[in-house]
Amino acid sequence: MDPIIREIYDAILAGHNKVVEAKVPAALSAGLAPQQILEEGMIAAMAEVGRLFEQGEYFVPEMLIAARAMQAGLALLKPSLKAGNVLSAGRVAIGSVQGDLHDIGKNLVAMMLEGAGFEVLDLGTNVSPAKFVAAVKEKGAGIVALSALLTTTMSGMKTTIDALVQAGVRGRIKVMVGGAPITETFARQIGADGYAPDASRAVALARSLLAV
Ligand code: B1M
Repeated sequence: MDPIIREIYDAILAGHNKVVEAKVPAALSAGLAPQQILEEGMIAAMAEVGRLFEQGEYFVPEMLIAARAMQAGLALLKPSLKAGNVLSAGRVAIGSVQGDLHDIGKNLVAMMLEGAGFEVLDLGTNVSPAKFVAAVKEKGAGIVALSALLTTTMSGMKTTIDALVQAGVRGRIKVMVGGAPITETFARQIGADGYAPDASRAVALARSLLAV
């Protein structure tokens, strides 16, 4: 691993925001690709945080400070991840489903969609089905993008799709889903239009959903 990327990885694990804030610009100045910094330094660190949590070595506070350090790094990486498209490729309402407070992956997907020229309405975390419905009815979202990180909140995706059907708007929009516990099979079972395993494939999926 590149030494600066290693420092970013270690700083996220330790929750050292200031080090992350110093090292991300340093990595960019050294010519490292934003995607490499993101994947090898930042996403890999969060995966390790998850492993340590599972093993009982990290607890919620450690996860939280690591997440804050990751968010600090993402904010600095954001301009470099954006491709600078100016035309809107479509309007996407994105959120973490009801009961789910995880937002790092959702923010990353939102960032990449923005970078690809989509107009993104970020509804945040713990988003009720009614809020997604309102984003379609009142803000004209053409894609509803649902994120869930917990096996216990995955069902919120189906509840949201049901609410879109109930509201009579399901036929004119596309629904895409993603998040660590989500699979292609699950997406099909709940009647979503597509599933993406990561942020860059979420962009390709959003494009393909609007192309048909
Ligand atoms: Co939580 N947490 N957490 N957590 N947390 C997990 C998810 C867990 C797997 C950890 C573990 O046990 N190994 C576990 C879930 C187990 C399960 O459900 N089977 C877990 C748990 C149990 C919990 C709590 C219940 C802990 C507790 O309180 N006892 C609690 C629940 C809170 C709630 O939501 N109601 C909780 C809380 C938290 C924190 C608040 C402390 C913090 C979140 C902070 C934040 O997000 N602002 C946190 C964190 C940081 C994690 C881990 C360590 C990291 C998540 C992350 O940010 N990953 C996580 C372990 C892990 O994932 N290995 C864990 C990095 C991110 C870039 O990846 O979010 O997967 P990810 O996003 C990817 C893809 O999934 C995809 O693209 C992204 C980028 O490539 N993607 C999409 C995501 N959304 C998409 C949408 C799309 C398409 C692709 O289209 C719409």
